[in-house]
Amino acid sequence: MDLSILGIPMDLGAGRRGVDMGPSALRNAHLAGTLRGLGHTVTDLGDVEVPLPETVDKHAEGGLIFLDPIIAACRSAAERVAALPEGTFPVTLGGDHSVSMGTVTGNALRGGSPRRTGLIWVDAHTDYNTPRSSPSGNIHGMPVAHLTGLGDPQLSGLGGGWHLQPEDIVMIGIRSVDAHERELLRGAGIKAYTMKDVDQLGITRIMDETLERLSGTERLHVSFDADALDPSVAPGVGTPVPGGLTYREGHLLMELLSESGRVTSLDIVEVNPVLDTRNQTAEVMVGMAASLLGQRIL
Ligand code: HAR
Ligand code: MN
Ligand code: MN
Ligand code: MN
Repeated sequence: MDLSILGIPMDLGAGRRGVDMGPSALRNAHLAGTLRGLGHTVTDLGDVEVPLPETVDKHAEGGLIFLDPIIAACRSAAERVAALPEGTFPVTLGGDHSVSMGTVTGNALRGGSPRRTGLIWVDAHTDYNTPRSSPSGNIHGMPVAHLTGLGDPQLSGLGGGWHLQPEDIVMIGIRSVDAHERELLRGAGIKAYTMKDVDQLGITRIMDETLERLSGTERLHVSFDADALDPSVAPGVGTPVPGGLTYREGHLLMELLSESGRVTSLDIVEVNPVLDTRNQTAEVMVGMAASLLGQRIL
């Protein structure tokens, strides 16, 4: 396959500094070389330009911290991704999870007109806050709500009127949801597998159900937040939550998606090298990408 790597070194949406270094850490963990070793043609497109928090105004418009520069960065990311040839598989590197408003939009619009796109959101968090429900004002807790058309009109308008359908979204690994966010999710039509579901059903059954549920979508995007993994596996994240996916559960999830042959794009987000130990989290996430892109044990 032709793979294109694009970094979005942004930490404006997170409460803690450092995820802007995620793209560097992932490159340093041999992302491109690992994927080439699997037989892919890999082009690194470099990074989208994102301002440093120290150079922009932090004032929160309507409870949204760093709104204007985040809109600009997400718009750039969406344009870069949307301009890629249809046969290309984009691997986009965060950055905090607000980058996915840009990457998912760009992937859905690639090829000129919007395609029905499924979203697999692997995360400890549902990231379904709106500006009103958010307890923090941090935009990385809000990307899914905006992708479905809720919240701030500029952020939800990145796709020029295109939105994800809630029934085309599946979340896996969930174990931290805010009170008002939970109320919004109830009845939204999004399928969310919590860690309790992972414990009870196992990853195999969850991935069977997920692929069945998303069988009508033309494109399938995986957005993998490193904090979905247990903090013992992925310590370099800004908002660690105990009780996450094991190393093998993460790999099995990606291996089963790989076998399905249905995934068309991937985000790796929320890797924070400042909080990491010897780049362990970036290395683990490169391994997850490799499992999605064809690496097999035998
Ligand atoms: N729910 C919290 C908030 O909205 C924190 C969620 C954001 N953390 C992430 N995203 N890493 O998945 O502020
Ligand atoms: Mn997230
Ligand atoms: Mn998260
Ligand atoms: Mn809209």
